[in-house]
Amino acid sequence: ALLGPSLMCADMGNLKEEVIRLDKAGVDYYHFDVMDGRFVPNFTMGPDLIRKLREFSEKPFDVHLMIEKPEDHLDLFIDAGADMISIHAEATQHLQRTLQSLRDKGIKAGVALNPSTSLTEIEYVLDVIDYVTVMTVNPGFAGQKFVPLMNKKIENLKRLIEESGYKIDIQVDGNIGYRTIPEVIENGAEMLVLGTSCLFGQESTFQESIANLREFIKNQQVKVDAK
Ligand code: S6P
Ligand code: MG
Repeated sequence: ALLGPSLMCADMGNLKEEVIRLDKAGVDYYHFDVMDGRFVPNFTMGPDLIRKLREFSEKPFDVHLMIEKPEDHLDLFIDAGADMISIHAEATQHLQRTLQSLRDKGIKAGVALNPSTSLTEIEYVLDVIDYVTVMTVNPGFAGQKFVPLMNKKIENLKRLIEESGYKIDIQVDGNIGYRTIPEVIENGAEMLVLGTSCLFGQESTFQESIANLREFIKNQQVKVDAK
């Protein structure tokens, strides 16, 4: 599994140092939450911040756009240094076109789905996506509770992807930690967004937290493979 810290959960006053520390701790990618106060009732990071942090890491930048009409703003984030961008199916009337345009620009294209959004939304765009972000909480805030039926959704999504034959990763976002990781891994999640549930605001250093998580996930994977 790939580990991607959600930087909205980092110490905002020391973001540069946080990124440098996380890089040393060996995270796999960075998850940037972008909110517009309309699609979700909150505001977070923007393109200038992403561009600035780009100077301190070579790892992939995954931008999660929780904004209305993402198609109008893609270039801002691409120019800022995004490697992969996920847009919400609920936020655009033109999902296929927007995903295709990300692909055309050499960006990995992702679809994010709110907890209540059905998998049928992505049935006819499977050929233009690289990953699906399953929101395991309602987007807008860190520190929320995992929505229980999302395990079923991840399982069904995995099946849908396998049947389609396309290579698509499943990212899970929201309350990912020791209590929720076993089941999401078993159901087929490959990219884990790490927030306050297991990485930020903990007693241990990033180095220790990431090492412990990797060990835990490895053991989990062994159990899944043995099944
Ligand atoms: C939520 C956002 C997420 C959170 C992350 C927080 O709207 O998309 O990326 O930042 O899920 O993690 P946690 O462990 O605090 O729920
Ligand atoms: Mg997110």
